[in-house]
Amino acid sequence: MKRKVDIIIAVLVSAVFLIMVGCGKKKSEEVKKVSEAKSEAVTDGLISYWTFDKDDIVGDKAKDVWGNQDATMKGDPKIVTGKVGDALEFDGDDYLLITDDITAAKLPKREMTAEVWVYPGHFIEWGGYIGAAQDNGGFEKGWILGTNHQFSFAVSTDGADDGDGVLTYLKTEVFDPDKWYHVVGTYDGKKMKIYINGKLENTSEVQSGDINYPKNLFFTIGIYKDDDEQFPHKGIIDEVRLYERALSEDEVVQNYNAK
Ligand SMILES: [Ca+2]
Ligand SMILES: [Ca+2]
Ligand SMILES: [Ca+2]
Repeated sequence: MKRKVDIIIAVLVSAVFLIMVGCGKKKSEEVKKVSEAKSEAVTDGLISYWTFDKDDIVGDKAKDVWGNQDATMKGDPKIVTGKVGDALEFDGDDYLLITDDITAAKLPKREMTAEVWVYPGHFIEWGGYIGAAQDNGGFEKGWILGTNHQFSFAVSTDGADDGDGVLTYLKTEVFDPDKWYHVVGTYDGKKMKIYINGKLENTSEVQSGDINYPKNLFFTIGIYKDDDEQFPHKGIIDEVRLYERALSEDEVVQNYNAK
């Protein structure tokens, strides 16, 4: 009897061990798959990542391959050859709506990084690559990475609040619009930075503290959109990432070099 019990215990222990090994293997395979297929970009603090690769476009959804914020395509953005795999080309009336419900949106609270690859085509006055903002007269809240006749990254925070919010539009020099650019805006709770192709272009310390969000907003890609304005992007956007922390300069360079 003792021997029989020993055998049963041995079998059970082996089974548990095999199940554990099996689960561990599955998990590491999943992680490996994400890191291999989706580049060597930084994942610490990553909230969402939209690749715009054709396998990640399902129906009218551009899949968030990291988080759970799939974006709904409005209009008819085209899948074209991108900087990394495929990208989406916007013809001037297309954009992606992630959500217009701020309570459902997963947004950075204090620190942040917004990152895109873009083939601008041109630089409009109020352009948005990715954003969640309202700028209506003196009411200026949220953040937006886009254009302001050149590349621009705008953030509104509690530290600079004048009662109904203040957005600082941090701009770069004017670049040739007919090239690909890696555009990154970071904010660490006290300093805004904008990088083009891994190089720091401008900084501001006007803003400080938590990001100052409005109660209602449009969390979008490929458009500057708020309650009283709508300026869709015309050009190509690829590899959009949003983080809940400010990437360091080395990390921005790492993402710039990620394939
Ligand atoms: Ca892509
Ligand atoms: Ca507005
Ligand atoms: Ca204001």
